[in-house]
Order: sequence, then structure tokens, then C-alpha cells
Amino acid sequence: MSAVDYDTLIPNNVDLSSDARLKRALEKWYPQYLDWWKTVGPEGFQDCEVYLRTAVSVDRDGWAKFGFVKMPQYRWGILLAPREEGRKIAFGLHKGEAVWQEVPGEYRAMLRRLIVIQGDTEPASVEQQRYLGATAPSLYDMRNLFQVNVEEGRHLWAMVYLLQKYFGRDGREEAEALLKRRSGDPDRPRILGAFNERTPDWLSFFMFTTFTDRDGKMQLESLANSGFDPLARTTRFMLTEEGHHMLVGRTGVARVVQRSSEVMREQGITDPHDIDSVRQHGVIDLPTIQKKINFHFSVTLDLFGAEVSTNAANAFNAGIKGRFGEPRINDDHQLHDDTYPVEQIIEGELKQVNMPAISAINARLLDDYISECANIVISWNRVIAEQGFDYELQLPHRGFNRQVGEFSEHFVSPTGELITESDWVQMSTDWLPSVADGDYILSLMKPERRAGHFAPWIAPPKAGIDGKPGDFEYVRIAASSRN
Ligand code: BYC
Ligand code: FE
Ligand code: FE
Repeated sequence: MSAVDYDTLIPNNVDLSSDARLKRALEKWYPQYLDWWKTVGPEGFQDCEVYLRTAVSVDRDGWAKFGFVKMPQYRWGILLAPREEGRKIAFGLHKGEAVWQEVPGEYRAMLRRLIVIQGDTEPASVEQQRYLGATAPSLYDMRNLFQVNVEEGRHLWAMVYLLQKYFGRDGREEAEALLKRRSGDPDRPRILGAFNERTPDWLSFFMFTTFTDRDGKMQLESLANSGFDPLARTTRFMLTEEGHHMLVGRTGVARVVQRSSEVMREQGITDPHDIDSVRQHGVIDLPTIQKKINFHFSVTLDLFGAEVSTNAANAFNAGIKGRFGEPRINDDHQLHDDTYPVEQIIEGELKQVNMPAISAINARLLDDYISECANIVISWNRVIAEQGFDYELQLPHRGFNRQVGEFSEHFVSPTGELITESDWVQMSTDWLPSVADGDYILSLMKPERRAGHFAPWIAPPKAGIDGKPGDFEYVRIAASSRN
């Protein structure tokens, strides 16, 4: 069924009312979720009416409805993409068999682990972004932040549904644990590295939604072809929402780059490296934007796991987690004799090594990811070139600043040279944002709350949300949140 039932406490298209046990479990979890949202979700603005979209259908067209909502009253729902009759497992050892509607016993632990890891990232990102509302550069941006936050909350619901419905008692326990871990908490951190980093300012937020939400897309795409049908259908619908998160990121960075370049041109600054002059005019210099790219990109690459991974091989063989665009790949989808080139460091040199393709699933996903990111950087460089500057932002080499995988024991410069540890210690401060860079960016983070106005370090967007005009009041700041 694809109609969404909105008459119940938990909107859903999974016929929740006919599963009393599950309904009770989710209704018990709901207050705990709300409690989590109110304690570590967006700080302030909880009483404000925000112009948000809510998913009301899973049809490709017209799935969202826009309207003013207070965030705690957002209708977080359980929405699965429509079931495809006769769907078959598309890859791995079970290729050609009917997809599973229940968890296969032999893969229970693997599935649970993947669902828990996926679920953990969603609330983590909300926690990381919790203080940003106060410094939003416009009501438009504030609304986008909150839209991303409520949808990451819904993504948590999506994983909790799977845990509660298919994993019995341990699923229930995992669902509760998802609300107990905290981003950056040394005693009970979130599971994956990048989700314990800080998102201290809006440039970080835009970098995060560009790069880290895009890892979300890649991972969800890999799960969207899962042989476990409920997981496939859940992640397919999550991908519909993900597009907006990445758009917020890509256009956010583009607007920062645009404003900086415009100001340089207007002020007659000819050298983008002249950081002091640029900063005198209250915008973010391009070299600092480059450092932010270096940081967020490298930290996100670690989220793909080791390039060569038996976990990933097992998940592929099991038919649980495929490759990006699996149905479109022209091979046997079992990888019996295939190889895949993986960049490795062999005797002090970077080399492409042909590995068994089955062990290089993560490496391949990483390559697909990097090529998408490269296109985004090209679009940012176009903005710089339009203002007449000869300066190109770049993705750092994949080995730069890595803690996981092939490069984790090595030191690699952004341009891909192998360097010594002492060189790294000296030079990495030039490549990654320094405390002073962070302080400078923070000094610019002054809120702009007049409708249609934007903080001076960022250009306005090209278009409004849902076709709204430039001066639309996307967030009605309640008296209680004014300061
Ligand atoms: N930090 O064989 P390995 C999103 C662990 S983002 C800490 O190398 P595997 C979103 C790993 O768990 C998408 N630990 O890698 C974005 C394993 O531990 P165990 C999130 C790490 O398993 C923005 C060991 O190292 N979804 O949705 O092939 C906002 C060896 O693992 C890290 C998913 O990730 C790390 N960075 O691949 C909101 C999908 N990397 O089990 C949301 C589900 C690895 O030996 N997860 N480890 O103790 C997976 O598919 C895989 O678990 C991973 C790792 C891709 C994460
Ligand atoms: Fe998400
Ligand atoms: Fe997202």
C-alpha cells in the first residue's frame, strides 16, 4: 500500500494499526525520542513556526506537503517505497532468488549491525548541528537547517522501525541505545568517527551536508538494492529526502564562494591568497574554504571503511549490501573472477593494485563518491571564475588525513605526495583549519533574522523554497526565542 495514514499518532504506510505489538513498541519509543529531540536536538526555536515539508506520499511526484509547523509537532512517519511484486535478489550468492520479507537467520547479526550503524548517524548529525540555529545567516538558511534536522530525525525513525519490527528484544534495546549515545561524548560516543566531530559554524554545516550527507546517499544507494526487502524499500524513500540535504550543502558553499569572490572583485583585491585583505572585508577567504574542504572530505572518506574489507565482501555475497548503481553495472553481479584496481602504498610508493573485486567493494564505492565530489568542486570553481579569479579549489588526495583504511598508517599531502611524520606535523596546520581560522569564521556568525536579508559573508540563494519569494518569512521567530 502506498497511501499514508495520517490519522494515527505515527503516520505510516506500513499498516501499523494491524500490528498491535509493533504499534505499542513504537508508541513507547516516541516519548523517548521527543525527549531526545528536546534535550539535544535544535537548541531554541522549538516554539517557532517553521515552513517545513512533510512527506505525505511515496509517489515520485508530489510526495511532500509544505506548511508551517513547530518542530516538536513535526509528523515523523514511517514511509517505505512501494513494494515491487516479484522482486529478486540482484547480486551475491543468492542472486535470482526472491527477496526476503523476513530477516534470514544466517544474516541477522550482519543486518542488525548495518541498520544500527546507519541509524546511529542520523541523530548524531542532529546533535552536531544543534547550536547552529542561533547564528543562522538568514531565515531561509535557518529553515533549511531545521528541514535537514527533522528529516534526519525521520531517518532515525526509519531504522528504528526495522529494528522494532524485525529484531525482537535486541532490536528494542538497540532502538533505545540509539537515543543514548551522544555525538562527541567520550564515554558514549556515536559509532563512526565523522559523527563525533564538531559542526561549529555554518561553513562547516554546508561542508557537512555537501560531503557527509553524500556519504549517506552512497551508503543508502548500496542498501537500496538489498535482498532484505524492507531495508531496500526504507532506504529508497530516504534517498528521496537526501537530495535536499546535499543541495543545501552544495549551494551553501557556492554562495559563500560567490560572496567572497564578489567582495574581492569589488574591493580590487587581485590575489585570493592575500588572506588579511580579504578578511578585512568580513568574508571568508578562499584558502580557508579550501582547508574546510580538506577537513570534511578526508573525515568523510573514513566513513567508507577500509578500501579492502571482508565485512563488505560478506555483505555483498549475502545480498545485503550492493554496489552503487548495482542494477546498472554490466557484470555477473557475483564477482567470481573480477578484479578492481585499488590505490595502495607499496614499498613507499603509491600504486594501483588489482585486487579481487569482491574484497574491493568499499574501494569502488569510494571511487564513485569521489567522482561525484569532484564535479561539485568544479561547479564551485565556476563561481570563482565568473568573478574573474584564477583560483581553483581542489579535493585533496584520497590518502590525505586518513584514519581508516589503506592510508591510515601513512602521511600523504593534499596533492598526493608521501611525506614523513615530522613534515606532516609541520605542514598539516597549513592544510587543515587552524584554531585562528575557526575563530575568524565564528566571528562572522552573527544572526540575520529579517526576512529577505542575508549575513554579509554569504550571497542570497538563486531561488526560494517551494517557489516562495525572496522576502518570505520562512521561520516565524516566536517571542520566546527572540534575543
Ligand atoms: N569510524 O571492514 P571495515 C549518513 C569499523 S552517513 C569508526 O573497514 P566495513 C548520514 C567498522 O565498523 C552513512 N569505526 O569497514 C550522513 C568495523 O568494526 P567491527 C551511514 C569504523 O564494515 C549525514 C571495522 O572498523 N551509513 O547516513 O566494510 C547526516 C572494520 O570495518 C569506521 C552507513 O555507514 C569509522 N569511520 O564498512 C546523517 C551504512 N569505519 O564491526 C546521516 C552502514 C569502519 O569490526 N555501515 N569502522 O567492530 C556500513 O555499511 C559499514 O559498517 C561501514 C564500514 C561502511 C561504515
Ligand atoms: Fe539521513
Ligand atoms: Fe541527510
